[in-house]
Amino acid sequence: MLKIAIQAKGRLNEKSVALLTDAGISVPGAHRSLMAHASGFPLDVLYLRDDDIPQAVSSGVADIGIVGLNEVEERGLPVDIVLRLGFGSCRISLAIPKNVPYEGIEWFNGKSVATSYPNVLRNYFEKNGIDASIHYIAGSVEVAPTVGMSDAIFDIVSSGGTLVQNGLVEVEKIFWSEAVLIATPGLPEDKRQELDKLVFRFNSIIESREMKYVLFNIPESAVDEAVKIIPGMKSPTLIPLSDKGWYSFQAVIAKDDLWDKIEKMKAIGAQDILVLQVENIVR
Ligand code: PRT
Ligand code: ZN
Repeated sequence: MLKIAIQAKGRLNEKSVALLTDAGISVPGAHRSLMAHASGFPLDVLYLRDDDIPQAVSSGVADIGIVGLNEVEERGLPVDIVLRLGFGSCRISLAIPKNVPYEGIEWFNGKSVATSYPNVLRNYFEKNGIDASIHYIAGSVEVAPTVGMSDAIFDIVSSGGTLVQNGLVEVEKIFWSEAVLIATPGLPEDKRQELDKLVFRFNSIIESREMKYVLFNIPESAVDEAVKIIPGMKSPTLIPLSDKGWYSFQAVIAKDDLWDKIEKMKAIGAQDILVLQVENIVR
């Protein structure tokens, strides 16, 4: 049976549990114990701190895990990155006090930088020929310059609000991250097959989260134009209305295109537009 490690609590816990739930696998969301049995799929769930997930998976304590790519990169342990999961997006960036002039990466020569990601930062500085000192801090990295612990920080940025609150400005974006599904390299065949089934379900959910289903009524004269604007998966579904000369037009479209396409449809005469959530796409 596969064993998956997920974050016990924190930013990735809820979304990891939601992904499993959407895949028809129910797991206790709150970690009352270290390990739990899932139902709906042969799976044991191990609740860990995110920092410990790469090692648990690399060593085979867990077969697979859901963790930020930033943690995988920082640990540098051998694991297979199986799938990008489309949540927990962030970047790790260098930031400095906002009133300090900055003209480029050379600014960091001779400076001290506080971070929870010393390995990622060391690699970056080495690649760019920068000689700076790196101070490891486990948490609250953003206060380090204010309290005089460092000249700059290298930390996770998402909206950028935390930097602004602490009078810092992001000067170099170094590493882009999101939650990923990782696996122990060289899983035995039976576990590999179980993993393939899980990946099939996850892929269907990840894809469907990017899509919407639209339905609207459109005059027959505008149908050809509408098909050009929204081609659907194979092609849109057209159902004649009892009102002659009108069709119900139905198709899947990418979430990012939704409003642009709706405006175009309205412009060619679409009416009564409905937008629905897509739960799964199985191709
Ligand atoms: O207890 P445990 O060790 O498991 O958790 P943790 O406290 O180490 O990690 P947690 O739960 O904070 O984050 C887990 C993972 O979420 C990270 O490893 C990232 O992959 C991902 N992630 C996504 C983030 C953020 N967005 C994020 N914004 N992790 C942290 N932050 C923090 C950041 O450190 C900074 O303090 O949020 C602040 C910045 O956010 P903005 O929006 O103000 O820019
Ligand atoms: Zn952590």
